[in-house]
Amino acid sequence: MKGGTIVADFSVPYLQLLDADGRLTGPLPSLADNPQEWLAMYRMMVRTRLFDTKAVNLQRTGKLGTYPPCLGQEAVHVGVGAALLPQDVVFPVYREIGTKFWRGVTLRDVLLYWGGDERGTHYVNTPQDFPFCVPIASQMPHAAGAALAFKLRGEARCALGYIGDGGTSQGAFYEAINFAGARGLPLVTVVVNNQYAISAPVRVQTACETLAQKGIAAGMRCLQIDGNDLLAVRVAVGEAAERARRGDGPTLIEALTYRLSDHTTSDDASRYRDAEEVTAARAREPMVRMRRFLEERKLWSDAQEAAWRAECSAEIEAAVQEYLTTPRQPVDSMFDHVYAELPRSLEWQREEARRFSGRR
Ligand SMILES: Cc1ncc(C[n+]2csc(CCOP(=O)(O)OP(=O)(O)O)c2C)c(N)n1
Repeated sequence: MKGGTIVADFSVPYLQLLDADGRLTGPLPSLADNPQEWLAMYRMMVRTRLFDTKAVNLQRTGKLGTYPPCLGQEAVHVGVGAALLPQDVVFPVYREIGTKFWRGVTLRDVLLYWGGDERGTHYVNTPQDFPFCVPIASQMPHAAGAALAFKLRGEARCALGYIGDGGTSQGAFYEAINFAGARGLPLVTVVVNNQYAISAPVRVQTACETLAQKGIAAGMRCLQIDGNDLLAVRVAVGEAAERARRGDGPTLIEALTYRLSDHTTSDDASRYRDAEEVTAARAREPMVRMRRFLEERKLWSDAQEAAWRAECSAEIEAAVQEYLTTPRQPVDSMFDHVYAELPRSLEWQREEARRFSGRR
């Protein structure tokens, strides 16, 4: 543009601390310089992956409903968990079991939920956290609303809203981040860019070079990180949460990762992506690099890995038994808590449902 001047200039920083081979790319910020926490986070990634594999197998054998695996995305989920404090509130999408487990949600709760039993959302340890959210992006206005409440009450807490790459095309997402930016709310938004929204790759989803830059339009701090790097997640989310709690406003973090699994158990990803692409992505997955990092520091060994896997497998088997032997809810329960007074049309449906359930 001739004669014009630049009125504003923006950039999007990128953070990676641990490369795909498990080598540090530079000095480790104090927020992530904690060997006890490295071990706890790594163990949680292993536990999460073993549970995830089991959940897929349960669905395949008809013992669980449709399930959205998190294979390859464990670093984002566990890193977020470790970065938050108990008083913060998490608004997840549907894959983030690593965060839920870190915050004390039980394996049985998650199985109940995906088995179609809403009692799996009654979290004993973190009752303030929201349940999984399947309607895309609808959790984001809720997260912004909670952040507004914290600000109005003067509470040192943050709301953390998860969103997928596809979800960032939804109006609810833009409304939520705009509101959080305008009001300076304690909202941390984590965009999990796993490269696909079911079969739609990011390149057909947006013309933006990064998803992080969507935060610029909302007037908030934003950055992109290597979401397969547990330490980068821990640092980026930890800093964003601390800023939010002390009143320094919202942050949007785009975590680059890759969904190594199908979208859900009712999807077949081989129909829309190449095997070579998946193989290349597997080489950058999050657990191998963290294990190397720990082994090089003599903090982890094959024997410890085997013992921990055995322990997790036993715990998972016990949770599966608990889930499978949980008495079913009465059919009436699906009509409870929807209306204070049930409309006539639903009363009829309830009668019908009772008749059918009596026949089974
Ligand atoms: C409002 C709404 N529209 C459509 C769907 C169907 N749907 C389920 S998952 C999904 C893709 C979401 O992709 P993304 O946000 O990238 O998250 P990912 O599943 O990759 O983690 C869609 C369109 C839905 N659940 N809700």
